[in-house]
Amino acid sequence: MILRVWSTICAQNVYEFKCSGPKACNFQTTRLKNVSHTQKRKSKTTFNAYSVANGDVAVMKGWTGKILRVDLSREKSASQEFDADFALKFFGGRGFAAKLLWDETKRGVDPFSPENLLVFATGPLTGLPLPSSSKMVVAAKSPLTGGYGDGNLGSWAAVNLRKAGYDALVVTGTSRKPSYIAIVDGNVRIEDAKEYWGMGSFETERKLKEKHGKAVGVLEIGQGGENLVRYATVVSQEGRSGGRPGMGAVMGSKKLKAVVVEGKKEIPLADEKRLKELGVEGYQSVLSRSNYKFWKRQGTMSTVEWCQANCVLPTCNFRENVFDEAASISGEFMEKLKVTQKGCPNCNMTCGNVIEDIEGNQSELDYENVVMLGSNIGLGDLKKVAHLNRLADDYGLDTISLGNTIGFVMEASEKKLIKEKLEWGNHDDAKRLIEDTVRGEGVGKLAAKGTRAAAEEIGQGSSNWAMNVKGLEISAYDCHSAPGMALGFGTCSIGAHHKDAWVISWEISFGRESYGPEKVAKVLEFQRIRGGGFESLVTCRFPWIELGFELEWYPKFFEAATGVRTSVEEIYTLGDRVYSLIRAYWVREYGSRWSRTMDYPPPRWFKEAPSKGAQKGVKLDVQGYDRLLDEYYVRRGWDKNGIPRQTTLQKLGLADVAQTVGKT
Ligand code: PTT
Ligand code: SF4
Repeated sequence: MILRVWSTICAQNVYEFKCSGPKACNFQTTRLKNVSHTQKRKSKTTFNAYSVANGDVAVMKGWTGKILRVDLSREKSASQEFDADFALKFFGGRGFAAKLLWDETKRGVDPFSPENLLVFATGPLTGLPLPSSSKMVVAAKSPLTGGYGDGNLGSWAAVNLRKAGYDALVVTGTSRKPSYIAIVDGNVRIEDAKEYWGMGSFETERKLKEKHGKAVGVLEIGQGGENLVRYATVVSQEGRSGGRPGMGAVMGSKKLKAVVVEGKKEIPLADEKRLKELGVEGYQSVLSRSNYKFWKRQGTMSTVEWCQANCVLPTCNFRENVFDEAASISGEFMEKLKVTQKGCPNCNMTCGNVIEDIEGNQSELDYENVVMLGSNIGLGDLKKVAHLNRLADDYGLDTISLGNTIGFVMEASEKKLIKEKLEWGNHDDAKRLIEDTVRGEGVGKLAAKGTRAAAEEIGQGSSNWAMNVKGLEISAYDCHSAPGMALGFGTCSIGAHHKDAWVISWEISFGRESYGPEKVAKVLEFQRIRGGGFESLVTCRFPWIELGFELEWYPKFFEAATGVRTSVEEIYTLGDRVYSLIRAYWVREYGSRWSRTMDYPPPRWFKEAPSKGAQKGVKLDVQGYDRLLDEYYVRRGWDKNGIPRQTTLQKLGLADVAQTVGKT
């Protein structure tokens, strides 16, 4: 249904939509079906009370208001318009993706079936001339975890999607042959991708740009996605990679090699002049930060030294948390090898540090990549690590899950649980395993499934050191002696990722030993702003978390773009809504298999202490962790098993979800 004018009278929670008429659309959602030409609706919910700047009525701006739907099975596309209620409740990105997956995937859908949705969603700040604003969320039901999965990458494709007139692209169905979606010259076409199938991500993007011109944005998969490696990612611009829980594999299952987007339109803005002023001020403010210069030199890489100093550096499959060769994979060492710097569009913080690998090829390094393919597999040679990292980018494999899986296989080999011989720190062994993983050969067949499934297959207690939560491998922070960060991993919306609650830096300065409620409060605060706010406004969180760019900028950006006034507090509420919706999705998918143990970190952190460093002998305390979890559930309004209560869902404006999931 087309929304032309909307108004919000917050005091009574009355929403008025004036629509231009019913729309013929193949992709009906509940919302579309329910809206009539002019509809007044009383809402009893208490979700964010938005007020519209400059009066009660505003033309909807900031969003393009359209989702592009492509059904690969039927070879059809359609543009679907969404309404203000959807936009204001979910903003964009993760919020949109979670709602679409909830509404449109049937319980128990096979992630590799045509019925799974592959969502590429931007937000109201994406593509605008604002600091670090070229991000997009890619989401689907995950083949690695069986729950909600997403990732966030910066790309011209995100900017161009908005400038092509869409806030999101939703792909359903499965193509009969390899294909790619081309959104060019004002048309949407499904093109033959036979000549690109089997190519790595770098070559695919280069060839597609040769064909469609340099200005297009391209999202593609490598051979990892084609061959359904369960942690295959979507890649762009030779080094932007997103969708850790196998979004690239979902793309491969749909035989979709790439998406090519050209964008030439203006993004509709409520107050263009104000937005431009804020953009100039914002970029200047980023530049003026005291740690800006150091950030440009090292980006995330300085975290190696910090983690080593604080005994949280994953080493040999998280067995230890200090690495003897840390200095040779550190940020300082990287600076000596650095040849150039790369980054996402619209960003003046460009944080991708590029060095040459052992074969003389360029490889873009980040902290996570270097540690998971370095210390976590016992490898202390940065050029060799860079080589493995480049392979991961080209094949389109998530470096975090890959590094965990290599570490797991090396440990299984050491313990003689598998017949293959792989040694800690052996680059050739790691490289061979990566290639076997992509081809699905030998032990690579096991590795392609991730650590949870691999441990289930080889048994013999290996689940104790299969380092994942809900099937998603842990990112690069050891938590033997960091209970707050362990809770962040345990309760993260997609499985063990640091992206939502990276509390470890705060935790170590606050007091790592504590299992007190302040840890829960910090995890919640971060999940709300990082997991909800940044993922749904869809903008990079680095200006804020790394340089101290104040959160108060974002409501101002939002208002200039959309004309809708909001606040940091309301963005927190959005985060709560998105988190409870995603939790409901997990519970719906797992059914009777769901229990609070799904929110536990891996047993290794409780059972085996590291043998060296200042935190030698320290491990997590089970009772302490349970106390944290209880407190977390209470504060979230979830029951003792981590299932959202009906009252919580209703309060968050998710009454429809409460009917399916939710204990009173
Ligand atoms: C992200 C995860 C991370 S988090 C890293 S390094 W990091 C790894 N990067 C990989 C890579 O590179 N190649 C590869 N083949 N696999 C990789 N897996 C890992 O993926 C990324 C930056 C980074 S670098 C981080 S923290 C921040 N993440 C953000 C986020 O999640 N949300 C947000 N609003 N802003 C963010 N800003 C920062 O973006 P996933 P990118 Mg990535 C080469 O995708 O699935 O979210 O996992 O997108 O454009 O490369 O930027 O120390
Ligand atoms: Fe991309 Fe880094 Fe800039 Fe964020 S800070 S937008 S990850 S280049």
